[in-house]
Amino acid sequence: GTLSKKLDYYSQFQPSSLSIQQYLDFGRIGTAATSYSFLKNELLVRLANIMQEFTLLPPKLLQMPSSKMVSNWYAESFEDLLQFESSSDTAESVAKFNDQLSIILKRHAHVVETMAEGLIELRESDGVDIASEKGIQYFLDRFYINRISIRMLQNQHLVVFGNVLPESPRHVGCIDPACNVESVVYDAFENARFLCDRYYLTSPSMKLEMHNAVEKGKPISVVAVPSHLYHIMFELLKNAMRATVEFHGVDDDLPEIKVFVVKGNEDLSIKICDRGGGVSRTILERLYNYMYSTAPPPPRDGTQAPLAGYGYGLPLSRLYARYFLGDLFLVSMEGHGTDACIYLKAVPVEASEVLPIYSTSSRRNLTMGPQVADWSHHVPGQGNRPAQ
Ligand code: W6P
Repeated sequence: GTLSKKLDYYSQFQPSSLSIQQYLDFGRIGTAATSYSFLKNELLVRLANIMQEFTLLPPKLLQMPSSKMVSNWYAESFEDLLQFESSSDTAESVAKFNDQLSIILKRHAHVVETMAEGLIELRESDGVDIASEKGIQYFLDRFYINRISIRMLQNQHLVVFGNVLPESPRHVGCIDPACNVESVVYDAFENARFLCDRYYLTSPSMKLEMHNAVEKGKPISVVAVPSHLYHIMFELLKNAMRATVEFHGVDDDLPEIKVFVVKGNEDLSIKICDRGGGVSRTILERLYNYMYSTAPPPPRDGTQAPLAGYGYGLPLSRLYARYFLGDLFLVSMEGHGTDACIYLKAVPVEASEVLPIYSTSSRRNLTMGPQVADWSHHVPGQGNRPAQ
């Protein structure tokens, strides 16, 4: 139908990656009309690119009711935006467009939980082979970073040119040009500690060291999306607290969580060190895995939810870091503790969006069957098999 023709058309274009600096400039000197003209096209391109990949998911997953719901939301939003394809940038179109964006933001509010239910349904129905699992991991990383980017574009437009209020007068949309890293870290720590105290009746303290290597002795501020940094810090601190309390027991003295923040010329680096006993490399790898992390659903019977259920917190935090060319790593020593390292670009022109592009290579990554091993090593329980 027309929808699939339009999808084919818009998925041929590569999404335009914007830097934090471009978001800032546009928020300061742009107009509602130019923002509207850019967005109505760019949103269709970003939606079409990810909707094409969606169709390459394992058929078993696509048949699950929750996956169908999510896919329908994307189709509805794509159609909603097609209305504006050839309309000019009058104040009336812009106003109608803004209302439409609010509707779309709301429609997609629970995409992450709904996709997670799809994975649970899939696992309960028959289990997943390794190849499908790899395809799902590859897809979800791209799907969620695409979602982060689309929500960023929409929010930015609505705060700057619509009637959504900014967090402070300093903010340009959801970007803080002088984000105080220390206060975001304390904020995340206080909220994580509140949950930890409520669940375990105890919590480790934090020792925070700040080092500004660029402007010596000055407080550290960066151009950043504070809500993204908060999300990452809250998640990592919850995990560090849980590991600390569970490893040492609620009656013992707890070793403090050490946090280092360093601003260099290129990177803002943050390291969170816990002495929570660490994890083996086998388990460490699983922490980023959507399929493994889709634990039995949290209790809905009024019993207390655990502090950190290793839900999607970690893989999503890594995507928030990577979105503007940062990254997140975990280094663990089993028997001792874990270091979580976050890197963010300190220079706003360098911090540009990382966006998935629909292409032959993404198609191959999603549809590739199981590969023959090209490294030999012993797999317990499988014995030695003749070469294929
Ligand atoms: C752990 C496991 C983990 C994940 C993320 C951050 C900190 C920690 N500590 O033991």
